[in-house]
Amino acid sequence: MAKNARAPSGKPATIHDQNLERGQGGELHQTAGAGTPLLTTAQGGPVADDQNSLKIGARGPTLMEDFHFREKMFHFDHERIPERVVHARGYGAHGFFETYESLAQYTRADLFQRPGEKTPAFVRFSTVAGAKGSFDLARDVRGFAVKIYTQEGNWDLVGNNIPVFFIQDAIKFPDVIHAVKPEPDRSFPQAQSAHDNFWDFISLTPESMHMIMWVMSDRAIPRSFRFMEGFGVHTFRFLNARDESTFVKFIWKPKLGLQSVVWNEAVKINGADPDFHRRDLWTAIQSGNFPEWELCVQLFDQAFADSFDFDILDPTKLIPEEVIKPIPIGRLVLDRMPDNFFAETEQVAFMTQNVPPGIDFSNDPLLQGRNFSYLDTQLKRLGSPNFTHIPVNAPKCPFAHFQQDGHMAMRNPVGRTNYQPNSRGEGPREDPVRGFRSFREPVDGPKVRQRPESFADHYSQARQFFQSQTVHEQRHIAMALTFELSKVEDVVIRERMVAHLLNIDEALATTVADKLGIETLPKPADAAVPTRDDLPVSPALSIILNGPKSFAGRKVGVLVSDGCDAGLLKKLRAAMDKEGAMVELVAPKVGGVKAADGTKLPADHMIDGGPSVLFDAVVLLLSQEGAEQLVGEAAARDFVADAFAHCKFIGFSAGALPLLAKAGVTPDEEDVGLIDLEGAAALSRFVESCRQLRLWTREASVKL
Ligand code: HDE
Repeated sequence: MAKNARAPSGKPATIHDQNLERGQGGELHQTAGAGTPLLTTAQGGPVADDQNSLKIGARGPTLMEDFHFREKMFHFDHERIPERVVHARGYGAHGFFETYESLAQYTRADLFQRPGEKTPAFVRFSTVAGAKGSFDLARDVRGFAVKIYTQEGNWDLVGNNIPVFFIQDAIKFPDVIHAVKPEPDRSFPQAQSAHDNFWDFISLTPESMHMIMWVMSDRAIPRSFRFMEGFGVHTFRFLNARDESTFVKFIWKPKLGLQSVVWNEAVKINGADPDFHRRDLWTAIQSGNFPEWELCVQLFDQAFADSFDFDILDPTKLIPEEVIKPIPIGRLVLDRMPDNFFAETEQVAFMTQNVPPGIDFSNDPLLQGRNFSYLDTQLKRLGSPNFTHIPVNAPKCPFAHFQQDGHMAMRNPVGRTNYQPNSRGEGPREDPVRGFRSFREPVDGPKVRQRPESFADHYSQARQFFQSQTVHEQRHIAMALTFELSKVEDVVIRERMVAHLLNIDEALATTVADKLGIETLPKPADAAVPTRDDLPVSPALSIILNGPKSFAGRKVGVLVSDGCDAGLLKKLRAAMDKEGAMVELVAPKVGGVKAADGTKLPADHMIDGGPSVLFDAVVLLLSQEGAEQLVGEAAARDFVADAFAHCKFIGFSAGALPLLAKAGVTPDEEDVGLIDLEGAAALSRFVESCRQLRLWTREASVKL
């Protein structure tokens, strides 16, 4: 294949060393010179002029004969492929999976046999509802799709950051997705569930209530892909060399702990940086801070499955970690961004049916349906059954089969024999020992369209989830429900949702009803089976209780002005560096400021471009004069007021007091989140405080 002719990125050239020549109409022509390759057509023909199409006379009509123009435009016109029907917006990275110990006892999957073995992987994170160009901080489920290129074929664990799902049977998937996507007549709202169609469907689908608790929780507005859990959702099977089965649920646990943002912040991040999650992953990987997750498994046998409170085939239920402790079996590290977004992240094709020998499906009716959908969707999107020829989708182990031809066939077999069995001793053959075998589960019964009775409890785990949250998280769920339902125009739908909430938690239902202005509470929704109130709380379900131990991987925004204390900034940088956190400077001008000692400090953002919602904690490093100037700027006042309202830790120099005051923030003893950085131990107190991420006790007073 021709070498990519794109100029190598290196030192940015100046206008003077670009080989520029002026044409007759004043346009600039950039001609090939020493070290720059010749521009050609896709057929390899050298191009003389890429600035002007071929015309009759300089002012005349364009000629059909201009094959260069036509080829260039033809290719441009066909640059797009259909976006994913769900999970359209996503971002991927390469890395590896490393096995801790041999799992031979449970599975014969090759990647789990040898301790320390590393297997290449590609991961794509995504939102579900929004279009490809939508914003990152939508209130939505996040996709967490992992492709591991094992020695026995690709294993795709196509999961989400939430361990349960909206529906119990794949046949309802088109309905739930139609309902959440923009309404078909008006084509809005984009990337939002806050509209009538979604809540109409949900309020008529009691099985979705557990998922709704998760989607209304902070899980749906993660701070970063790096701080999310991932879940395989369904129950799968491990099969060992003797074909003995162990049920397994997969969970990815982020090394840096869990973290989310608050809704008011999410809304503002979407305006300030719609690519917030992309930029975060890109920056972390490019700066060598490789994000990492542990793969954990919950293992259980048929006896546990038979005795568990719920059906292990029901994807709207989870097994609490306190009931079956997840065991770490390996780690996933993301250490390389794709060279080209389209080639890799856009064209990567995940498929639930990609499992290596030793991993098998359960009869979860959602998983069974997915196994059909993912192959079908790839043909639509990638346009050819040869999508496995695309490098990101190709296995990295030896492979051989008799599939041939088709659109864009890139790998073409040679020789005469393209079938088997054959008598020439040519081509690959099957192997009953090494090959994939399904678990020999005996199945017998009438053909029916019927939901099992064991799937009928729709509220007990929803209640368990809600009750396992801290008070702050419970408040967020109530506010999210209120916000979403306030955007629903049909009052009947709002009331129908409150009727469901009454089965989950009465206080939650009455708070939401009150905030929506519903004066008379509806009757609780009819529950198919009585809701249980004996399920113990599960601390593993809370984000706040599972936060990080350090401030590593987080970012501090420092608002600086002329005359600020460069020495203090240096100490802050050193302390944050030691913690593994990043520091960015925000200044009135992006050119930077001059510190009191004359040092020039270049900024990362001008104040309008660097609002405090982009940071996990902020510092106001201002001279008195600098603060007095910033008092008049709305963006500077918002910087402080938002950081305070979003319960962030705020460090400040004495000079910053006028700006704090103007933003309505007065340091007092009660609020330990406002930290004067002048004292001897103040800086280390600030860093220690930041490890808590947010001062949630402030929340009640700021009324988020
Ligand atoms: Fe998907 N899903 N899904 N899904 N899903 C797709 O496949 C589907 C479900 C998930 O980054 C599609 O390649 C059905 C659960 C992720 O490329 C499509 C059902 C979970 C991604 C599809 C589900 C997921 C997809 C669209 C109900 C979590 C993005 C494009 C039975 C366990 C993968 C594509 C990526 C993508 C179908 C439910 C996760 C249409 C029919 C449950 C992370 O095939």
